[in-house]
Amino acid sequence: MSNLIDIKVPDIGDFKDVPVIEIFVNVGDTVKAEDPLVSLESDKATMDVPAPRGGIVKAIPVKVGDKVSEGSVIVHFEGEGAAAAPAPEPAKAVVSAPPAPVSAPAGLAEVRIPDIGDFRDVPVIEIFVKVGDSVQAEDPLVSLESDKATMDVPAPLSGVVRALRVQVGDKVSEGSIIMVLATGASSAAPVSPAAATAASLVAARPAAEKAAGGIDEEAFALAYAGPAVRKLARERGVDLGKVQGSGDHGRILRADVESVSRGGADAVPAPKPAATAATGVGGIDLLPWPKVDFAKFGPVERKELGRIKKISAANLHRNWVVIPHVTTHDEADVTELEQFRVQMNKELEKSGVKLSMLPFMMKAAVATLKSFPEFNASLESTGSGDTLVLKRYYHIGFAADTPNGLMVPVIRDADQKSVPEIAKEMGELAKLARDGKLKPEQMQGGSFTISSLGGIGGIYFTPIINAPEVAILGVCKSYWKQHSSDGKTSSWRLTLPLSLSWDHRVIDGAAAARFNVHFANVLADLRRVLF
Ligand code: CAO
Repeated sequence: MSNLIDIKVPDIGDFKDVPVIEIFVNVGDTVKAEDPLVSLESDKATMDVPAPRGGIVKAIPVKVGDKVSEGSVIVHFEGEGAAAAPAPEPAKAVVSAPPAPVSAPAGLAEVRIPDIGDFRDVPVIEIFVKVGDSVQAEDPLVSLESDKATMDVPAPLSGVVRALRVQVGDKVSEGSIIMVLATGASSAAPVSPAAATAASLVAARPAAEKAAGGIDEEAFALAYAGPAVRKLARERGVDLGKVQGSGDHGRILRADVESVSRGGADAVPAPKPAATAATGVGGIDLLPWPKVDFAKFGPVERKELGRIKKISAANLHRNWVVIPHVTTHDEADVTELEQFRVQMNKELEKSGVKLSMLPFMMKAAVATLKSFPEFNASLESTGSGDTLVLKRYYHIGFAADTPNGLMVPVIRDADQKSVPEIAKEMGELAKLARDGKLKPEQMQGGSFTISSLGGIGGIYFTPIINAPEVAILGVCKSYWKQHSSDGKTSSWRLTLPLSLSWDHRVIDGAAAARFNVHFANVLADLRRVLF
C-alpha cells in the first residue's frame, strides 16, 4: 500500500529560518531511507535533512534560497508501507562558522575556525582542551596567533571533545576543522566508528590515513562540504581535498563531486605552478611565469614578503581577477571645504582632534551611498542565481599604509558619527594598524572603502575593490587648478582628484559617473549631507 507523506524539517535545535542551500532530489526520484533530501545552512551550521524512509518524490515545495524551520514541509513523498511517517531522524550538523552559543542536534560536530578576517595560515599557539573534556558554548578551545593579533576560538556549542584535529604549531585558516565535539545525547556515548560514519565525520579517522582509493584523509576531512556531499564523495571514491567547491565561500556542492566523478575537468584543476594557478573561480590558463636567473645580470637580494603583504596580495589578486573593474575619474572642488576644515581645526585645537579631508569624505560618501544604494552592497552567489545584498548600514573602510603592508580598518556606523568622532576613531585605528594591533573585527563588516593617497601625492589611480564590496573610492592630493565655467572668466580652485572603481556586474557607467558627481557636489557644499 502506498501513501502520501509530507517530509518536514526535523528538530534542528535553535535554528530558525535557515536557508535551503542545496536540493539533492528531483520530482520522480526514488529515494531510500537516509538518502539526503536537502541541505540547510545557517551561519552556524550545515545540515542535511535525510529521507525518513524509502519512497518516490512527488513534489518539492521549496527551492534553493527558501528559508525553513522545524516543521516546514520540504518534500511530498509517496512512501511504501504504513500510513504514518515515522519521525525523521535529527538533521546532521557540521558546525562551520562563527562561534555563538547555540544548541545543536545530538550528534558529532566538527568545530571549524570561524571567520577571522583576512588572516590565513595562522599558527595554533595553545590548545585549552583535551579529548574527553566537557566544554560549554563560548569556552575557549584554542588560541591562534598571527604576527598581528592573538585570537581565541570559543566553542560554538556545548559538548564533549571527541577528537582533536590540530596540534600546537599547526597552521589554520577560516574553515579549518580543529576538533570534533559530541553534542546532545551522543556526548555521553563512547565514540565508535559506526557513530562517526553515521555523522559522516571522516575527520574522526586518524589523520593522514590513506584509503584504498588513494584518498588523502586529512585533506578530505578539511574539505568544506556537508555530510551528504561527503557521503557521495565516499561512494564515488572522490578525494574531496582535491575538489574545488563552486558554492559560497568555496563550499563543495554535490554537483562538484558529480562532475569530478564523471571525469569533468571543470571542478578539479590540475595542480599548476603557483604563478599560473587558477584562482578558485574558473581556471585561467596562462603562459608559465618567466623563470629568470637575475643574478646573471647583477647582484640581487631575496626578501620574503611579510605575512600581511602575503594576505593582502592573495586578496588583491583574487579581487582583481574576479571582479570586472572599471574606474571612473572625476574631480571635486574643495576650496570652501578646505577653508572650513582649517577653521574647524583652529576651533578644535584644544580637543586634540585633527581633521584631515578624509573624515569629511567619509560623511560625503555616506550621503552619496544613501542616494546610490547599489554601491553599498555585495553580490551573493546563491544556487538559483546572483543576488544583490543591499546594506542598511554604513561601515566605511579606509586603506591604511603600515610598515607591514596595506590594511583596511573599518569605521562602523559612519552615518551616526560626527566628523570629529570619525577623525578621532580613524586616528586610533590607523595607529593600531601601524602598530600591528588591529583586531580582526576592526577590519570586518565594511560596506564601502575609501583609499586616500592625499597625504602623499599622485593625481589618479585605479584602486582595487575590497571584495565582497562592489566599489572603492580612491582620492589623491588636492591641487590648485584654474577653472572656467563659461570659457571667458576663470578662477583658481582647490581640486580633489577622485577615482571610483566599481564592479561592472553590479554597477553601470552612468551610475558611477552620477555617483562621482553627487559625491563631488556634497564635498563642494557639505550642507548637501543633510539631503
Ligand atoms: N589633499 C591634500 N592634502 C591632503 C589630502 C588631500 N586629499 N589628504 C590628506 N592631506 C594632508 C593632510 O591634511 C595632512 O596634512 P598636514 O600634515 O599638513 O596636517 C597630510 O596630508 C597627511 O595626512 P594623513 O595621511 O596623515 O591623514 P589622512 O587622514 O589623509 O589619511 C590614512 C590617513 C591612514 C588613510 C593615511 O595615513 C594612509 O595610510 N594613506 C595611505 C592609504 C593607501 O596606502 N592607499 C593605497 C591603497 S592601494 O594600494
